[in-house]
Amino acid sequence: MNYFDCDKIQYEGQNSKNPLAFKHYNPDELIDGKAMKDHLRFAGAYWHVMRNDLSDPFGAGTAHMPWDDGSNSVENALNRVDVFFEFLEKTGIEFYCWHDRDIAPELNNLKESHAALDAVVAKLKSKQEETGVKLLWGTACLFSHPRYAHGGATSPSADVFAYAGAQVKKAMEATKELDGLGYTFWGGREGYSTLLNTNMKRELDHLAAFFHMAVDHAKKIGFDGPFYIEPKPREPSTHQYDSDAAACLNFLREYDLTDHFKLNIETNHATLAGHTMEHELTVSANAGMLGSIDANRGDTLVGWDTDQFPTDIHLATQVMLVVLKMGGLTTGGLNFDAKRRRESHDPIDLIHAHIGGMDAFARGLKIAAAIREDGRLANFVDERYNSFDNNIGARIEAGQCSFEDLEAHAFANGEPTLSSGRQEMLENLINDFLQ
Ligand code: XLS
Ligand code: NI
Ligand code: NI
Repeated sequence: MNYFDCDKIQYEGQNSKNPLAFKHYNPDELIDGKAMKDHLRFAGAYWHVMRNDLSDPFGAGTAHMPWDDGSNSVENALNRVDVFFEFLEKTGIEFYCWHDRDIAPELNNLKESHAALDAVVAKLKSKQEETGVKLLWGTACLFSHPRYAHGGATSPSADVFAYAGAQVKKAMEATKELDGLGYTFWGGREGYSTLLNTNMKRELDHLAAFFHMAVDHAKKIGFDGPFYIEPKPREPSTHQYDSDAAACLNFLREYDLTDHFKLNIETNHATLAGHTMEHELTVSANAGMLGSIDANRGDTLVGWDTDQFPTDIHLATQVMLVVLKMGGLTTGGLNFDAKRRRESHDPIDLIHAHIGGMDAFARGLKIAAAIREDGRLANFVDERYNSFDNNIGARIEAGQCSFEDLEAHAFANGEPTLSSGRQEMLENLINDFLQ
């Protein structure tokens, strides 16, 4: 099959002028003793690569998809699998992610939809075996169909809640069948638009009950990968229950779910929440809960989830600094939850787009490793806190101080002297590595 007009993309090095080559991503090159591909664990998003026709709220899709007959048939879905694997083979991407409804059609009733999913999963399984590609995570789409207008697990209708549970049960089983490494919950409709009609407490209790059922079902079917929650503050709901990493962690702790869940952090969702990506990653990593990453970027001029390809080297460096610091991704990876602009309508644009994201992250990885090796940044931060290394500071950290002790110290010590935070110097230091 040859829908993408290129051979397998090769690493040609920085001086190459070939747009269909990697300039930095050299899969087997060792960085800190580990192959680049094992640090980065890139994944292709089935929904963007195969199903995103590049429509927007103002106009129809523009993408050329010569393989797609436009029907909602199982046959069309099976054909797409071959095209997707051609794409993975050519880009050298070794993981992928899906929603149940991306890979297989929703048909007249749940039983038929389940059967359609089974048919496509069987084909995906044989393609995985043939190529060695792995499923990074699966998920159920609980947001597109009109039945989920009020939410899935937070719908005021118990019938919808049950339907959502049946769909997730099946999607988990499909993930298990494909040896998926994780399973994601993004709560697209799990939120509300007005409190006038919403019992927030009841909805959150229901969401927790839903997740506990997922945990129980995972045990039943022997699925041992983590569940991920993917925070996003708004769009489509006005108020999303999973609005940012801190809100998700609080929810998981409140409902005793932290043993089974981690977070999947997406760049554009972080910025929509009014945070930087590195903030969201650090909040998650500090809690030991950073599981996986949806790699994309937003547009500083546009206030919604533009899901652009992550070509910003500074941003990729910040991401990889956090990932390296926490010792690397284990079950997770860097999933390109990113779409082309609607003007980029050719199949080959999918290849260009992923080359750009992969090269940017390869550079981010190399730069982050160099910054860590250099040590000045980490040393600066360590020294900034060195008053906590001994004396009163060490006793505070050891939980040995009372307010009386602090008062005695403050009386004896007088007015504290402060050191500069040197933000500009540190920004310059990072820039020195970004050549
Ligand atoms: C949407 C989300 C979605 C999840 C999977 O904004 O990013 O694509 O990653 O449901
Ligand atoms: Ni995402
Ligand atoms: Ni998104």
